[in-house]
Amino acid sequence: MAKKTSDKKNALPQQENDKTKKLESFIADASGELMTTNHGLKINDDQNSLKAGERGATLLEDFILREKITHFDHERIPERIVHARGSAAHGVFKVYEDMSELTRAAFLCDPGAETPVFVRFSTVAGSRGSSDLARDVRGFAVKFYTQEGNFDLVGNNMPVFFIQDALKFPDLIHAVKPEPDNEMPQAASAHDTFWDFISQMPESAHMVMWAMSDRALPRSYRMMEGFGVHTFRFVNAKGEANFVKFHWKPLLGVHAVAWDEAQTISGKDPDFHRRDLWDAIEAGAFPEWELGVQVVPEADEFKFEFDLLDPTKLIPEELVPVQRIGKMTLNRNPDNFFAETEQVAFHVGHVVPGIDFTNDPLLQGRLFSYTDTQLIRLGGPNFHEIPINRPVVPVHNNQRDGYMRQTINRGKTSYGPNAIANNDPQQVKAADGGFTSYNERIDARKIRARSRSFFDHFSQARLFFNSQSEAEKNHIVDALSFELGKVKAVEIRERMLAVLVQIDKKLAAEVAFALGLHIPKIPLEDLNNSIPADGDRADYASSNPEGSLAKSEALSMAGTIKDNIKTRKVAILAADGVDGASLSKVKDTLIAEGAVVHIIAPKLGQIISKEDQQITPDESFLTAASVLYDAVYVPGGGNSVATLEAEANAVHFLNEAFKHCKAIAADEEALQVLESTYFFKKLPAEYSEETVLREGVMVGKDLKTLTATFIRMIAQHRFWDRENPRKIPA
Ligand code: HDE
Repeated sequence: MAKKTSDKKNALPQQENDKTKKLESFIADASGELMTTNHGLKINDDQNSLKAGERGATLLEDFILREKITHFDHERIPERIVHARGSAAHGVFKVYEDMSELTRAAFLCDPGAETPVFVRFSTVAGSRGSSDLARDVRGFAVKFYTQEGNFDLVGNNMPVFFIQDALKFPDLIHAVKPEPDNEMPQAASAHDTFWDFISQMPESAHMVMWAMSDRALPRSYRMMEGFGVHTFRFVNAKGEANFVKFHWKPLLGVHAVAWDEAQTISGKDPDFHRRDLWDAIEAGAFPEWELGVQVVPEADEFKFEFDLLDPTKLIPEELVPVQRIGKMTLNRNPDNFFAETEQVAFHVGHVVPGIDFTNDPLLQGRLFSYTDTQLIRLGGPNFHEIPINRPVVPVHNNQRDGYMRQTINRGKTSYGPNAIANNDPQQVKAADGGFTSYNERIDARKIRARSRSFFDHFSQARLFFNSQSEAEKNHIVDALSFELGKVKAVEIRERMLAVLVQIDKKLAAEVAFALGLHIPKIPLEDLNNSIPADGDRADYASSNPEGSLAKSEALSMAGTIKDNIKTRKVAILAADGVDGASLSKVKDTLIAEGAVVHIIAPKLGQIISKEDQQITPDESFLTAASVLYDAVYVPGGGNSVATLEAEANAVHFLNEAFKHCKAIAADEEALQVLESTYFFKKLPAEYSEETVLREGVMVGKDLKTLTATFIRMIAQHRFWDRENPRKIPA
């Protein structure tokens, strides 16, 4: 892969691919250039407007002022109605093996091909400027610039959705967005309208479990799974189809932060996820995901306890394993947020030959929505000409004109058939790569209805809950207690308890306890209020079968990858007099393992080590906070230790890191600092080189052994057992 040295300060060489090379021709770089108007006129004075005398009125004639202000006045476009807050990166995708038995999609058939991608991660409910750390679903939208045109896999970090029919999407979003009278709360589902809606739509029960779980609080975009959600189709060159579910599996594992931590991060660094993605790519720690597929032969369509067309259901990995078929690497940050991240237009209908849709009624509605939304958001029908949206292959058709047309179409004809221009552009035979829709047989009446096969609203919600670890279950209880606790209308809280009791009695009882309520007895058939005017309640009643699978390991984050500390952020607390050797030895070892290490001191500037060396801290206690790190180390050095022990911010840093169940290590000499914390447990009279004081908290005499244990602890990510017996909720 060709590399170019980026002009960005301190940046590593930025990776290039076919798409980024094509973007080059649109890039403007002002370094060393002269200032002009938009029409190329060189500007002599960009400081003063043209006036009638030094103290006189500004003249209408001042076209330079007018151009600049007018452009400024028009700088904003509507934000996305959903997924407004997002961050993106460029990268590449490579398939491992030829998948042509399953699909004719060329980019999945050639292991030698490197397909450029642009990926945008997002939250759903918040505005463009909202915090990254909202409890929310995350968008995971991937644009593959293939040699057969763009394929967009517009997914989420959860494998199911709240609703089964696109007609309910505007209702769902109106319910979750800030309430219309006072526009509160921002980027939060913890309010009456959301739960009012949800409590009457039992089909949302499964997704609600995911949204209330730690999946809604990712540690990083780089540590999230992605899912295409709907069942799609793979079609091979012979026209044979299989159902397929798409997955993204992050190679760093799936990790979360604690809810208390998320709320603090929202204040300390609302750009936490954006910064994390940007910094990792700038540092050359390129995030990677494997693309996985679950393939179901058409003959097995009705083999499952759920309907493959129902987007509130997943296919448990125990029933159909996820086959990992390729790898995506994000290796380049965008040059310009607006031009790329904001203007990128995804569409679930952007497919290539070999990938097709199913009749999932949510997917069908999405096929309409995405182009429609770009027309208003990007201002007209030519948004496909915006550089980031252009395919890497040529575009020719008879579509013309419209606002902001960039292409200069030569010739007399913009219609077909035409004899004047040889009937160009020519249609393409299927065998030569022309797209043909899958030839699905449909024999039906036109009817507004929902299939009874969609009415099991609870068994997979329960499967998800039962598959969680103890800590994860507790977090779901806490999340529901928090969210419903913010709901003012008691009837809504009660109705929601009646939904929860269908999922799990203990779960409902614990939430009811937190809310100080009894669980009302609402019969199962009365829970669903999403029924048409003439609908018979019985026809729309939820069902709640047991489900034959008790647990699915893949649904819990507990068993995720925990064998490395790559890109984990570790804070080293230090002050004047720090033991420089202790500090650098641990720091260097952590960095060698791929961690990011910051030295945090009482103030910025220099600290002087006990060996009289100057050390430059990265942050001070004012600018840093424990919630922005994964682990903490306190080196020795008498004066440093004395300063930190007396420094309330340092002790708070450790206390908070403990509360959020993070790994903490201290040099034996720094024991005093640990002793000032609330979590310190007395050292045994005889202690060894590396003594674990409590889960994930250690003190050590020998730096080598200490560091080795510390690294294993950081790799664990969190010590959720510290919450037991739920005295210190993280
Ligand atoms: Fe979207 N969704 N959506 N959605 N969606 C949009 O398109 C919509 C759904 C998803 O980073 C919008 O360009 C409808 C499921 C992502 O730019 C809009 C329905 C899933 C993104 C829209 C759904 C998604 C969007 C807003 C129900 C996961 C951000 C701006 C029928 C599989 C893409 C835009 C980006 C964005 C409509 C449901 C994922 C309005 C009508 C299910 C990741 O078109």
